[in-house]
Order: sequence, then C-alpha cells, then structure tokens
Amino acid sequence: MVIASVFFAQAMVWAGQLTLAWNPSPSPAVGYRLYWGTSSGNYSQSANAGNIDHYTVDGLAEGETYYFVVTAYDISENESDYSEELSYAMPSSAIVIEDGEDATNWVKTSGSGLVTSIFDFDVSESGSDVLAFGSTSATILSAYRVPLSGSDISNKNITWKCKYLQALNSFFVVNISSTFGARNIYYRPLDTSTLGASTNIFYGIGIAMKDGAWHTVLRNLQADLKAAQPTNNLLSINYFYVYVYGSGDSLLVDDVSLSATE
Ligand SMILES: [Ca+2]
Repeated sequence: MVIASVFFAQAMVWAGQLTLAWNPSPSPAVGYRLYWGTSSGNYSQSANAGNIDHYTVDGLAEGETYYFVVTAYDISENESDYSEELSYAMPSSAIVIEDGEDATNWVKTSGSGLVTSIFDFDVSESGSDVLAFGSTSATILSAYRVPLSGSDISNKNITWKCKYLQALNSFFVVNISSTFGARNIYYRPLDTSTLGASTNIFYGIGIAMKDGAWHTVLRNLQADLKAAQPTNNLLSINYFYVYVYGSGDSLLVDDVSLSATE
C-alpha cells in the first residue's frame, strides 16, 4: 500500500536549527521520515521522526540553502512517495564590509579629499586600523562609497563605528533599492529625523556623535525604511556612503558590517 504524500506546514529557524512540520497523512501512517540535502532532488541525509508531525534538524550551515521532503510509512513499512520539496535558505552570519585595514574598497564620488587607513589606539582594546576620511575644508563636502550586499538582503542590520575628529556635520547614507525605487537613508549627527515618502529619508543619530569619542551605530534598514514608508519594502542593499566635511582627517570609520535582524 502506498500512503499519500504529506506536506510541510511550517519552518522555524534558530541558530543552525530548523524545525519542520507537516500535515498528517490522510491514510493510516505509523511514522514519518524526513530527508534533506543541499541540492534540489538529492537528499543526502534523513531522520526517522516517528509518529509525530514535526522534526528539528540541527547543525545547518549559515548561508546555505537546504531542500527537504518528507514521507509517511505504514505498519508494514511501506513508504509513501516524497512530498513536495521545500527549500529554505539559512540566514547568513554577519558580513564584514570594511575592517579598515586598507582603503582600497572605497570610491570617491564627489569632492577632492582623501581616504586613508591609519592606526587608532582607541577603537578597540588593542587598537586597530581604521579609515580616515577627509575633504578640503569645513564647507566642502566629499563623498565616498563602498558596495554592500546588493540583492542578498538576508542581513538587514547595518553596523559601523565612527569617531568625529572635527565637530562638523559629516554624515552617512545607505543607498537601497525598494519596491518604490531607489532610496537614500541618511544618518546625520542631529537630534531630529525627517521621514516621509520621498527618495531621501533622514534619520538623526544624535549630536552627541560629534563628541570626539568612538560610537557604534546599529540600524535595521528594513525597519528604517518602513518607519518612513510603511508599504515600501527593501529589495537590495547597494552602497554605504560617507559624506565628510573638513580638511585632513575629519572622520574615522571602522567595522562596517551587515548582520541578521534577530
Ligand atoms: Ca579595524
């Protein structure tokens, strides 16, 4: 006797574990077997779930896509055909965009300043190389950018460290693509935000940013987009821009990374 196929009901993910559940077989079954692997239609691993409707798979790799099917078996150990396949992309761990070891990833998009890599004692307990951004005066703006993750939006949090060496209104911009087109999310050292439906969305990250100490900024890009434009959705995470005023080394930046939002 062949038992009807079963289907996945839900997937929950936590720290390399994925719990899969399925609807019960419409014909009498005494157990279920789960199969999975990293290519579609090719299941290198399996587990007997027994007579319950879910199973938790351990040890799944971050950033890897897995394919699952389930079967039911009866008391005579007749096994059904595979269910429909379910795929699941495990979230990626943090992506380091910039560690400050050199400035080669950066493109200057306007102005006439310089970006260099220098050693900074205070950025961490042992010190680290950081990026030093500059322009040519307190009123001339230079802009630099580095590419982010593009169409991979599994990591929606962006983090960076910054230290204002000159108390000027240098700022940061994340360029994204959204359902409604390109958007620039500004993060400025101000105490006010100016949100709205337009292309440019302005967040204040506080005038305290300019106190000459290192600060870590953490932003959820999807949340920041939706707070301004509730029906809009993030489609790609394109560029991180540093817009800097001041001559010489004006603003230090280190440890730009993307991470999951859990
Ligand atoms: Ca560094």
